[in-house]
Amino acid sequence: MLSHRERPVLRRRRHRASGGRVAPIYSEKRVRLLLISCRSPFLQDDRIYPPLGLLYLKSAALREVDGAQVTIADDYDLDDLAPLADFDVIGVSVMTPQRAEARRIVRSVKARWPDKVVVAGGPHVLHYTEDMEQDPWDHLVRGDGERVLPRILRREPVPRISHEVLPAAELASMPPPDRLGEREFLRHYHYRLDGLDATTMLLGRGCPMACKFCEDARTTTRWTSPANAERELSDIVELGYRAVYLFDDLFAINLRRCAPYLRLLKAHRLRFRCNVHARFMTDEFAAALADAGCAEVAFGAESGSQAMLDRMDKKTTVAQNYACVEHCKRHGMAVKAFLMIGLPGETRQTIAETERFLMDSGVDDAQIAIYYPYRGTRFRQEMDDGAIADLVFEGEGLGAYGQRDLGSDAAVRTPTLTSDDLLEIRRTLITRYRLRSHLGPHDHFFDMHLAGVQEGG
Ligand code: B12
Ligand code: SF4
Repeated sequence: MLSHRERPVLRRRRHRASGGRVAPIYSEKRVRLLLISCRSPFLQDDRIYPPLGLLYLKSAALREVDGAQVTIADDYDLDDLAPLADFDVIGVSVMTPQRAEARRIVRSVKARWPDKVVVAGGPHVLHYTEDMEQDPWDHLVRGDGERVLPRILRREPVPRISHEVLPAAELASMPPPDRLGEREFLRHYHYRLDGLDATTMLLGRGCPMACKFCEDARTTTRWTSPANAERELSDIVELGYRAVYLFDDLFAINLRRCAPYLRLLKAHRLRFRCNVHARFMTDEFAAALADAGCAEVAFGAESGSQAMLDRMDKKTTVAQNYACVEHCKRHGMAVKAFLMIGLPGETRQTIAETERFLMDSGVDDAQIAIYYPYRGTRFRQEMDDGAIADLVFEGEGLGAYGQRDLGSDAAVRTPTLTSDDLLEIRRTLITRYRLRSHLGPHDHFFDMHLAGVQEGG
């Protein structure tokens, strides 16, 4: 919870226009913003990777709004709202499995302070806007929030629902996340990579690929500037981290584009991990990553079945997936594969092919998820249009497709595989191949775990 020391003093006055109701006043000079990273009570540990989006928003607010005071919180108690009293604007970042928690926050805050400005943003807002509209949010910010949030803080007219995708040039010059100003906050997060204290960063946003299950498909890559990357890396080193996970959807897409960033990573002597793509991986690319300090790569192999890869429009071949592992391992990097089961077209035969990939490819680890049809993806659109006959979506549920260890949630079934079959197959693969992502200690990968709860409230 926010400590009382952190609570700024809220100034209030009688607001004539509101008929004498008590309304918060804030001006550009003293707006107080609280940015909340929703807790995810169903995860075993939601304090591995810091909420980068909120760190970016804080920097943008500080740069764009004179006198703004910004606090980021990842802990709060809805039974004791007193620490929230002093903020003029409350911003909440929401992923789909956090939607019930976000609803609890906005309803609690609005019930107590109807005039407080409460704003939601994040991937859930982008793709589930109609659902979010039902709750008393003052603003639903879809897409990048760096420009809209300062406008809200300055009390400029902003529609209830906004949508912005910052042009690449503008994004490149946005201030980097305020890590140095959030030293204490960052200490809550305990990601380790290659045995070293690590944190996360982004060198770009978006992905030009077209995978039918992915929300970020066809968004083109917008890179940060090398100058910003240099500043971020210096901050990261100054904070004592010795490794970094590049969270870009797809960093290793083009060696020429990556080269300046690889030079910076090497100069800062940081070990790193990044996401790669089998279609673009070559021996030369793998050598360049390893030379720059890459300890580990992850890639969406997705399936061992060519028919499945084609169906999801992955634009890779099974042979490329095997070659990707080979290139990266030849240069000494550990390789982790993201695999999914339960997509349209899945059968026991296609899963057997995925198991063969696990057995034969030489991957060091894999994360196995059960497919979840998120809105904003082409598969989900086809499902909603009734164009997919071989997959049944059982309902929104928690909104997660599979987690770190044996716990999971299956929201789909195929004509030949029930949800329980998919859960059982996943469990079997994890235990048979002793997949560290799911069974290992917490310094590995997507360290999170679904305790088996369904959406509440
Ligand atoms: C890091 C990450 C995680 C981390 C989260 C760590 C953290 N604290 O941030 C972990 C590993 C825990 C995680 C888990 C999951 N993730 Co994830 N994750 C990502 C990833 C790779 C990067 C997120 C990020 O930092 N983005 C960069 C920042 C700058 O963008 P941003 O956070 O969206 O913030 C910007 C805007 O959205 C907006 N904004 C955000 N919040 C707010 C708030 C306000 C007030 C305003 C005004 C604006 C605003 O402004 C920000 C700056 O422009 C994204 C993919 C991606 N490239 O975004 C997937 C992604 C967000 N995850 C996704 C999914 C599916 C999941 C899981 C559900 C997977 C699962 N296993 O079930 C879980 C859910 C966990 C949960 N808590 O509920 C989906 C989103 C699905 C959805 N509809 O919510 C994404 C988009 C991946 C994808 N392509 O499908 N994830
Ligand atoms: S799954 Fe990966 S490669 Fe495919 S569109 Fe999404 S981010 Fe890009």
